Amino acid sequence: MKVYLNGQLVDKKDANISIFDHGFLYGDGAFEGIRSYGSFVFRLKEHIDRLYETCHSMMIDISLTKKQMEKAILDTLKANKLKDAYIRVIITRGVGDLGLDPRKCNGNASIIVIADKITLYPKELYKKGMEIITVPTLQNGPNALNPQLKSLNYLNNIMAKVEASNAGYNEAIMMDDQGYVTECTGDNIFLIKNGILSTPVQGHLKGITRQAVLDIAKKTKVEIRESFITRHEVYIADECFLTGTAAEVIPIVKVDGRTIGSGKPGKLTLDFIDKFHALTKKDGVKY
Ligand code: PXG
Repeated sequence: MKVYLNGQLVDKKDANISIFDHGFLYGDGAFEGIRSYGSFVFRLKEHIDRLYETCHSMMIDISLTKKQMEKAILDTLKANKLKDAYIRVIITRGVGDLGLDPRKCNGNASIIVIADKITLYPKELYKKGMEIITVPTLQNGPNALNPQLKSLNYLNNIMAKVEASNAGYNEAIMMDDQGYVTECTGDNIFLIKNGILSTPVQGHLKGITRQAVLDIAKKTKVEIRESFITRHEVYIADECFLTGTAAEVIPIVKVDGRTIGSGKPGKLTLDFIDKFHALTKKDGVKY
């Protein structure tokens, strides 16, 4: 496997980062998870834009232009001869000392691109649907670590994931301090009730797969409501599904022991899954 590291494609075994890199010491950095399908990188521009926005907000300078970043990603895919891949782009603050102070870092943000495969949930769950739970760990509010930043600091989500897996589940729904559903640990959440598609209006990462589903809904004239969603509304939904680059679109059939709709993946959900897969075949950058 070849990995892009600071301007060079190197062997995986030589892709080493300093233990003084603040990405390692403090989770001080940003990342993107991107997928390619049949040599098309899905919504690459949107991923690169989000990465640069996160870094802008965190005051990390990326030494590459967006065009050069695109080339680094495509070169990594080509070097690994991968047609269907999961791409991880990582930017860290760079090497500093043992203190938090970002000013002590050398100003050279580390840039890493890894192209590999990923399977988030067992394959059969995409057909029969997944059971998930809500967990006590709250989503960070926008006045703490804003969930819109795709930073390397995922401990909040990992704590929620630990709670889910301790209870025997693959995924957790997180809520804000008011009790409104925000998202899952690595996915956005959607409900369908009486033919209307709803999804949390705030407190979540603005997922690129979430936007793709909203685009499909708009095109197919499914009514959309971005709103405040409580647990009760999740329990009484006709259908529920999660979206994410790694997860793609996965049906949810039970939440906190409550059966959602018929207990089987819903008709509209299955339709969104089909249309999402159709979109991935044409909505991307070719390499
Ligand atoms: N919310 C959160 C908190 C995420 O981390 C999404 C939503 C979906 O966004 P996109 O743009 O991908 O549709 C994500 C992204 C994992 C894993 O191993 C998950 C993500 C990223 C990296 C790893 O579960 N999800």
